[in-house]
This record gives sequence, structure tokens and C-alpha cells, in this order.
Amino acid sequence: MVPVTDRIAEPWGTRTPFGPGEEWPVRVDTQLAEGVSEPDVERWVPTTSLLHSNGDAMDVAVGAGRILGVRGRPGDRVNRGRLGPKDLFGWQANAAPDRLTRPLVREAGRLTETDWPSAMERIVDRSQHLLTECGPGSIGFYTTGQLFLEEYYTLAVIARAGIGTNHLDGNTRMCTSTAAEALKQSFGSDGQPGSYSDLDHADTLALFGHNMAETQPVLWMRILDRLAGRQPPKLVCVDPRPTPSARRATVHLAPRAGTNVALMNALLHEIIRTGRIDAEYVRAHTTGFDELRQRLAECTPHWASDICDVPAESIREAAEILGTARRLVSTVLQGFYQSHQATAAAVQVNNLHLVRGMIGQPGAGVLQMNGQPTAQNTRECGANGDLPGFRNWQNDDHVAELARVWNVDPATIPHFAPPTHAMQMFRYAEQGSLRMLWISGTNPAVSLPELTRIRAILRDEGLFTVVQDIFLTETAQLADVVLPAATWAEKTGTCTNADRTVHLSEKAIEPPGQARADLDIFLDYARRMKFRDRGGGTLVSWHDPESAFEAWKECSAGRPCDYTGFTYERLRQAGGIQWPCTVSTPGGTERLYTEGFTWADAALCESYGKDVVTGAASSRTEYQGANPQGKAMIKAAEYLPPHEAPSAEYPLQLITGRTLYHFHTRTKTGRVPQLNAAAPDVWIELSPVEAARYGLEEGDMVEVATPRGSLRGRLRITRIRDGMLFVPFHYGYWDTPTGSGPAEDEGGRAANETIVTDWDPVSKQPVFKTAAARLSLVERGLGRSAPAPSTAASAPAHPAPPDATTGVRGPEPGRVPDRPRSEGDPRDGDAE
Ligand SMILES: Nc1nc2c(c(=O)[nH]1)N[C@H]1C(S)=C(S)[C@@H](COP(=O)(O)OP(=O)(O)OC[C@H]3O[C@@H](n4cnc5c(=O)[nH]c(N)nc54)[C@H](O)[C@@H]3O)O[C@H]1N2
Ligand SMILES: Nc1nc2c(c(=O)[nH]1)N[C@H]1C(S)=C(S)[C@@H](COP(=O)(O)OP(=O)(O)OC[C@H]3O[C@@H](n4cnc5c(=O)[nH]c(N)nc54)[C@H](O)[C@@H]3O)O[C@H]1N2
Ligand SMILES: [Mo]
Repeated sequence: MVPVTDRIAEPWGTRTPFGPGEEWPVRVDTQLAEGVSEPDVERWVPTTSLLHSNGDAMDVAVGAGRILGVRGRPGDRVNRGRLGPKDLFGWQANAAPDRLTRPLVREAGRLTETDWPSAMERIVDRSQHLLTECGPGSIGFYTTGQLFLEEYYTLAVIARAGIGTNHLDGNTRMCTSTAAEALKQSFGSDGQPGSYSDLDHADTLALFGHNMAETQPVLWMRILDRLAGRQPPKLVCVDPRPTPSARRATVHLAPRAGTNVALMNALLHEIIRTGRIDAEYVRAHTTGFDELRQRLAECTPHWASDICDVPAESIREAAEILGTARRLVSTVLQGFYQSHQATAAAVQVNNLHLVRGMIGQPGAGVLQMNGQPTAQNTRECGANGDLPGFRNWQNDDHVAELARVWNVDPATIPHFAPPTHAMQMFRYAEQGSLRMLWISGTNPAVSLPELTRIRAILRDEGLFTVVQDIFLTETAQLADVVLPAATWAEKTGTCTNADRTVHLSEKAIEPPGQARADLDIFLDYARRMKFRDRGGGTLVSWHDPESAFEAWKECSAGRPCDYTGFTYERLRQAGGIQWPCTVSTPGGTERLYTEGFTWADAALCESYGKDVVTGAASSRTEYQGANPQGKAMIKAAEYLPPHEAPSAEYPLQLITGRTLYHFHTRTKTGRVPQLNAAAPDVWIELSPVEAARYGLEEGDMVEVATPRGSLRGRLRITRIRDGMLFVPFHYGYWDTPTGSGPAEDEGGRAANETIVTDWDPVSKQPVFKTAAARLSLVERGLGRSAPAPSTAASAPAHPAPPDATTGVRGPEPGRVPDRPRSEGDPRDGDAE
């Protein structure tokens, strides 16, 4: 069935209003390839959305061995049938003709096709050589938040017990390491307290640095339906841009970038000053409140208004809404996480919920959001900078328990220092101690800060790089070995979303050519490396997704993310279920912390905590001293200004982020005609006041420069706050998906050419959202408009009809979209 609405032009579709406590009505979104109708579909195969963290349940339509389209699953708790634009159209990328189909190895400087045994033996030879010559610390793994649980767990066992290296992290470091860290700091362990169903009950919603409308469109539909229904909730939104979420807010606070802690401190100050706290809850369940109250004494709205450049009256108004809410749900994301005081700011949102006693009840919950579809799995499996099962690397009992599960000597599992974070791994590679880096499912040559530096590291002959991807990305082109992976719908595995909902995503079609599931690649490596356990048995003893899942269940037993009640069969029958799920709680767990903060006990917690401003780690003795009864921890933080302040030379604040129609470095969405057409090239957002000051107009080609580098794009004049630039980070520096890059001194279009190598001292998440930059005109636009969506935060300040973003009749699924236009493009005379 062809949908009635154009879901490019109307990204959130039609409304199905509902009132507080009612069930969110079902609405089934379907998108089939042109010319295909439902009777043509041979099978519908259950999967989960894979281009964000929402975990929307969907079925893939299959006919003649191809994907013909998708449909949301009506019965599922997460989306009740709905899908966002990226999921409705994104499946076409699977069939892109330039998928990697054979392994490649570098011969005489060039990537050359080879067979699997040769490629794998090359990796194994290098691994064994390095293990003998330089030890396990010379090998590192940089993975993703986009594989399946089974793949991460296998990789974690390979790295931590097979190789015995401390260097394993995910791109979740860029993404949700602050979510994990904030949860550890406040509650002792990772694990999302709240549930999406809290949105159905809430009377107040607060979005902190989260453009939910564009980055979790289905969750936003749930809010839109509440806003359209009986007794709509109030909405507070903190974002310097006029995002579609901010436009619907009761109060929109648009602070200067990097001032979140000041703003949060003022909000908490007001709430405490006006006595709007739940003193009984605070006394029974928390530590640290008195210190918070003292530290906030001077943090008045007036004080914060200077720092944040937000009217004190708006701060008071927001504090009143948050302080009088009876059921409050907050979400936090990259506007808070990708900044110099990321953890400190995110923890203040936890504090808001703790002082108000708004946790563990229907409609009262905090969602420290994830971004990537399976970032939660990366974290729980220990494929990031944590040990599997949220185990505490500083707790010898936890390490011993893990060693028992794996049947290895505890000394095999590195725990002499915290697991190495990704930014440090790239530093070790730069310095030469890391000699092999295996990159899976991530494109650091576009997504890491300071790309000139990253390219140089990846290109260096001293570093042997393996890249496991589905396309020949910017990163893959710099690799020594490229392994072609199967992706979503071509392999089976489990995905856990941001509210702990576990779904099984099943294989629907065969991968192209010789591409193999990431799990099979890791298992092949483990076999060839002959990893053994303590008894001489095979260390990685599983052989397929289901047996890997069973192995993980054993590792998760008794931990916060307990999976022992799940089976593949149960997930097939029931759809999404939230962990923990044990044999005695087979229906899963909707909310954590309904009865106290169990995991904050010193013997159980994932971390003994850190100073939320400096990142200095505490010992077990210090932790126990401060929190003897295992309560939730309220941690105050003083505001510190961003590391890079605007100056005469670099007068503007530069922030980077996302748009509705693209996913990250566009390897998939850039190959989907409808999505690509909606946002075909980079643009730069600036306010009308600044545009007038610089004498610039919509569509002018401008250059954004920082001390690290520069990029060029067309100007879009929006309602972003004054003094600020926004650049979407999706656009890599290659002109075409497989084309050649610009000469490095030409200046590209990738946001990360300009971003500094710097991170939050607590979570080690990079500061992608506060740089100082300067802006200059390259060439007049002469009436052209920027290639930016009109449906999103990038909507023009003065909309004109030709700017409207609408759906296009895309060519056959799988055709590579046209090359994005660039300066001097011979097609420039074409009609737009
Ligand atoms: N369409 C789409 N959806 C996605 C993704 C995608 O690439 N495209 N990626 C997924 C992933 S991995 C992630 S991590 C999430 C990210 O989802 P979001 O965090 O919602 O997305 P961002 O655009 O990175 O940042 C959110 C907002 O932070 C604001 N911001 C910038 N600086 C500050 C600041 O100092 N303070 C405050 N309060 N706000 C600030 C920006 O204006 C921006 O609107 O999205 C997921 N969903
Ligand atoms: N300036 C700036 N930089 C940022 C951000 C920002 O807001 N601003 N956000 C940061 C955040 S939150 C994130 S999450 C990162 C994202 O950054 P990346 O992880 O680098 O982005 P992706 O494009 O998602 O890269 C995923 C890669 O995996 C490949 N892939 C897809 N499916 C599979 C599969 O099944 N198997 C394998 N092996 N490969 C697969 C894709 O082709 C792609 O190359 O970017 C970070 N960088
Ligand atoms: Mo992310």
C-alpha cells in the first residue's frame, strides 16, 4: 500500500491524539518500492530500525530475494506501528551497487581484491607477530553502536580474554559515553531508569540538548500525539536552535553553547529556593543533597542569565514548570553530552529528578538517551570502555567472576587501569605504541575530531588498519585490509534500544557477493587465532547468533542487564521486552529503581565514581565512605566556561550535529534517492542578525574556519541564536561515495575538519559542540538557496515557497544517487 502522506514533506505523519494514561493508538506506516503492492510480498521478516536509538519494530518485505519495503509492527511497545523517514526509505541502501562484496588488501600501495582466507591470514599473521614482538597492548579494536549484541560480546571476549588488550572501545565514546557515565555517577551503574511509556503518563516533558523531532522521530510522534490530545503535557526545551521540538515548547531556553551546567544550576537553585523538593524522598534515597544546596546558593537565574545569555525570567518560568510537575520525564542528548562539562551537566538532570523524587513511577523518569541503535549493547557487552555486564574493573570480585564465566585466569583480563578510551587509542597510534587497529562499523575519517590528524594516523605505515564495513568509506580507503560485512536485514542478532527494549532482528535476504556477517568474521578470526581458555578448551565456543546470545546470557546473569529470561523464541513471539528479564520476571522490567537504588551498593556498583568536574576517580574506600548505604548520589558541579571562547579572530560559536534525513556519515542515507534529495549537501546556519552584520545572504558560499581547519558550504539563514554557526556533520570529504577526495589544503566540507581534539574529563566524550570559528564569504549565491531541509531546525527564517522540502519520485531502489553538487559543477545549469 502506498502511504497517503509524503513522509519526506511530512516527516511525522498524521496525528493520533491520546490523553494521559491512555494507550498510544496504533498507526501502521508502510513504504514499498515503486510498483510493488502488498500481494507481491512473499514474506515479512521482523527486524528493528537501525538508523537511531529508538528501537522501532518493523517488518521487512521480501520478494524474489530482495527487500521490497518496510512496515512498522503495530503490536510493539516502542512504536505501535510507526516509522520515521530514514527507516521508511533507508532500506534501499542495502541494494546499492557499490556495496563491498570481496575482501581487499593493500598491495604496492593499492587496495586489491582477494579471497577471505588470504585476507584473514594477513590479519592473523600481523596479530601473532605483534603479540610476540610487542605484546597485547600493541593491538586495538575500535567498534561501533550499530552491530548486534552477539557481535559485540564476541569481540569483547576476543579482545579482553583472547588478545588480552585493554584497547577496545566503541564510537559510543563519541555518542553515549556520557549517558553511561552520568548513570554510573548518580545510580552506581549504567541502565536507563525510565521507559518510553512514561511519556504516556507525564504532565511535563523536558528535552535537554536533544533534537528529538529529528533524531528520534517516532518518539517525537508520541509527544506530538500527547500534545494533540486531552490534557497535553508542558514542554521545556533547552537548545540554541529552533528545532522542531523547540518550536512546540512551552518554554524554549536557547543558551550559549557549553553553558549547560550554569543553566542547570540555576534551575536547581530556583527549585530548591522555592521549596519544590521531595524532602522525604531525598532523605530516604539519596546522598549529597546538602552539598548541592550549598554549592547552588549563589547560582541565581540572574547569575546564569549572564553566562547563558538567556533571560532570567525564562529560567524562572522553566524552573516553575519543572518544580511543579507531578509527573516529569526528561531526556538528555548530544547538546549536553558533546561538551566540555558533559557528565557534570547530565548529572544535574539526574539531580533534578532525585530532588523532586521523580524516578521509578509511571510518568516520572529520566532518559539519558542513546544515539545509535545498539549503543546500549556495546556498553553492556563491554565492547566500549567497560567490562561486560556493567562489571567494575576496580573490583577484583567482578573481574574474578568474569574470569570464571570465560574460564580464564583473572590476570588475563586487563584491569590494571581503566579500559582505554577511543581518543586515547588514536593517541597511542599516533605515538606508535598501538600498531594494529581493527575498525568495525564506524567511519572515523569523517566522524572523529580534527580530520587532518585522523587521516595522518590512519595513513601511517606504522599502523596496520583493518576496516570492516559495507562500503569503501573514507576510512576504508586508508586501510591495509578491508573486510566486506553483511548488514541489517542480511544477518540475525539482538538490538537493545535506549529504554532497554530488546528486539530480535532477523535475516531477511542474503548479503551481496562474499560479504559476511560481522559475527562470522569475528568467529573466523577467533578460530584462526586458536584462542584457548584455562583448561585448553576453545575460548570462543559459540558458532552462530543464537549460541552467542546464550553465552552472553550466562555473562549477564545477576547483573543489572540480566538477560537470562530471554530466548530467541520468546523474542520472536513477544516482540520487544525490556531488560532485566529473568526466569522469574519473564515480562521484563518497565522501570528501574522503583524500590531503591540496588546497584549503588559498593559490592555491586559498576564504578566507584569520579569527581564530576575533574574526572578524578575514587577508590572503593572513598565510595563507601561517601555512600555507605548504597543510595542514589546527588553530585554538585561548579560551572566552568568552555575551553574555547570566541575571540576577535574567531568571533562565532560553532556547533555541529544532525538533520532529519541523514544518518551520520551518510554511507546509507546518501545512497537513498529520497533522503539524499532532501539534504544533498552541507550547509551552514546563521541568524538574520549575524547575516546582516556580515553582509551575507541565503545561498552564499561561505567558509567556516577554526585553528584546526576549514570547510565550505552554502549559507542558510535560520532562527538559530545570534553569535552561533551550525554545521551538519554528515558530509564527508569525498565528493562521491567512492570518488576521490579533495587535496587536503583545499578545505573540504566535513564539519570535523574544524573540530578540536578535546573531551569531557569524566566521560572522555569529545567536544563536538563548542568551537570558536570565523566566517567569510567565498562567492555570492545569486539567488540560490542552501541545500538544507525546510522541515527541520534548518527551516529558513523567512520561508519562501521554492524552499519547501518534499518527497521526490525516486528511481529504482538501489540506484546510487547523483553526486552532491559542488562548486563549478557542470550540472549547475540544470533545473533545481
Ligand atoms: N536523523 C538522524 N537521527 C539520528 C542520527 C542521525 O545521524 N540522523 N544519529 C543518532 C545518533 S548516533 C545520535 S547520538 C543521536 C543524536 O541526537 P541529538 O542529540 O538530538 O542530535 P544533535 O544534532 O547531535 O544535537 C542535538 C542538539 O544539541 C544542540 N546543542 C548544541 N550545543 C548545545 C549546547 O551547548 N547546549 C544545548 N542545550 N544544546 C546544544 C543542537 O542545536 C542540536 O539541535 O541521534 C540519533 N538519531
Ligand atoms: N562534528 C561532529 N562529529 C560527530 C558527531 C557530531 O554531532 N558532530 N556525532 C558523533 C556521534 S554521536 C556518532 S554516533 C558518530 C558516528 O560516526 P560513525 O560511526 O563514523 O558514522 P557512521 O556513518 O554511522 O559509520 C558507520 C559505518 O558502519 C558501516 N556499517 C553499517 N552497517 C554495518 C554493519 O552491519 N557492519 C559493519 N561492519 N559496518 C556497517 C557504515 O557503512 C559506516 O561506514 O559520529 C560522531 N561524530
Ligand atoms: Mo551517536
